[in-house]
Amino acid sequence: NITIKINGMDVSAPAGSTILEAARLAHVEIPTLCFLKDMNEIAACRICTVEINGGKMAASCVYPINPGMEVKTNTPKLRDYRKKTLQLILSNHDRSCLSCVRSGNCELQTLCKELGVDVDDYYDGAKTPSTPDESAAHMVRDNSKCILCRRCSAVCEKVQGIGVIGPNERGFATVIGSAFDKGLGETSCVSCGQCIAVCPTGALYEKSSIDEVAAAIADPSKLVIVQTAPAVRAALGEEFGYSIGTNVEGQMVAALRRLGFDKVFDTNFSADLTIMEEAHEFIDRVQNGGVLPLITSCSPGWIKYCEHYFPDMTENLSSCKSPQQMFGAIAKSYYAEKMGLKPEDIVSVSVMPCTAKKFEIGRDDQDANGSPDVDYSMTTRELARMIKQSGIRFTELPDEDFDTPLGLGTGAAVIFGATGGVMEAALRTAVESLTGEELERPDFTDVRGTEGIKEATYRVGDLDVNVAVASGLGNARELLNRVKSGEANYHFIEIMGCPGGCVNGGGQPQQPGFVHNTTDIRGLRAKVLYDVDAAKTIRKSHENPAIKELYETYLGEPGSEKAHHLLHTTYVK
Ligand code: HC1
Repeated sequence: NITIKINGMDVSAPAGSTILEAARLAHVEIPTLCFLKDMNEIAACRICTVEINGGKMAASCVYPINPGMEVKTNTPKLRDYRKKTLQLILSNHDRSCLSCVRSGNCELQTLCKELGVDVDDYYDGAKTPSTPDESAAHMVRDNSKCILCRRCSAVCEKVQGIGVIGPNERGFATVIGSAFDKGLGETSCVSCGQCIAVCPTGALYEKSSIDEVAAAIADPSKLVIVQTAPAVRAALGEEFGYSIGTNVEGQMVAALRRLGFDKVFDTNFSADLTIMEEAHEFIDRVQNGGVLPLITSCSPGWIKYCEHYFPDMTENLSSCKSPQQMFGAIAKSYYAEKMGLKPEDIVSVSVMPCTAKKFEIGRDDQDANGSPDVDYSMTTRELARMIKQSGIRFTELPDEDFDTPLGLGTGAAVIFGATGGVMEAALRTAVESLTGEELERPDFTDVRGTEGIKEATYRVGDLDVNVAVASGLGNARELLNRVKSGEANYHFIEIMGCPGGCVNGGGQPQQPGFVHNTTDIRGLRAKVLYDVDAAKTIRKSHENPAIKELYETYLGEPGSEKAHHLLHTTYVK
């Protein structure tokens, strides 16, 4: 360890630490804006500047500590410097904060308030010209709100391995954009929304479906049903002041009912259905010499990535639609028939932790009943906004239960929202189906946890089944390259587009950089789902009574012609 002085106090920190890290050990918070640990350590914004050894200015996020160093983090000179830095950022910023989607949750706004920026047009002058880019299906990029922190391009390139956005031009003309300034919709962006999740301001945001959904709810001729993804219940509470890792399933259901949805259902139901179809497909491929490894297909960002970047592996993809889409297809067929309705009488809404789901609903072959399986896909954030707009006092709501039968899900389904969960759920069903024996314990803990790549081998009957799990597209690329080179040999792979899986999806509540840098956000949210699973009496998809009834009365067997028509899809190269 090295001992330094921070604000006159002795602080001991491991050699190699930055001043920012050492200060945190001493419970001193230095403000940051562009800094994201392990992802964006570029000292671009200079907000974290400190004084060292009696006056030299240094960016604490990258400056390493040295023995005997004396650091000051909060002098009048620094406060003035930081204030001026913020005023310079504001001079080239669209300050229409009242109408901004991030108002109240903007890191620039918060810093200006905390650091006492009282004159926001001090350096006003020319602004870098920009026009919002609305070309993508899922999001808008508005460079007039961009502060060039480069968090978005860092996550896109370094974590997702895609790099479709980055700085163009130089100096005052610098803008974040795509190659040749193409619209995002014309690039190989996969719609994962990780850039939105880390944006500190209102420069990046999802395209909203709130008005369309509200209009459908107000239309008495429509039955408006909603499904909520597994991971939404693990994060929605953060928008209402609950700590990260709080399960708000019951209050979420109550809020959706009060918003006026006619039926409140659960994507967990169709996650169980996905397992029935996918486990059947896996067993069929293993027994009949089909293409292996089988790779899961629920994450639309991953699917688009595979089509763009690994087109020679699309035959490895499961033909199963995602649970979101399976839900919609069943709602507009089986459920519509039960209710005596036509598919077009139903408006099918989903709430997802994901922005790529907005793209998925418009893909080809996602309209099994001649009408879109899902009409509108909203993010967790949009749901929170809708609840706030409607005057519902979320924290005071009682817990309520989902409607039946499409609201029934098992423990296997709820863990879909965490990396490794789909694999574990599939194994619970595939192993019992292959061996004909009941599992003593349905836990496959080797595939749990937030590491980017996980591997395990399970003895199933007389077969050693090699499985792998990857989350985040940079990790997916690494894993697939191992498969292609012959270095690894798997039977079954789960891939989720977002690091940590859907709990960390691009549509989840945004947490400030400080929280990203100091908290295991995805781990805390995943724990919610594993706790729900552990507390359930039914923890295997094939034991879901609503799913059994669906097969007995409507679909026949997994993989049946009807199941294929409604629940499976194809891919493009
Ligand atoms: Fe997901 Fe899925 S787990 S993809 O992350 O397979 O979005 O939560 O709904 O469809 O079930 C997302 C989550 C979600 C689907 C399921």
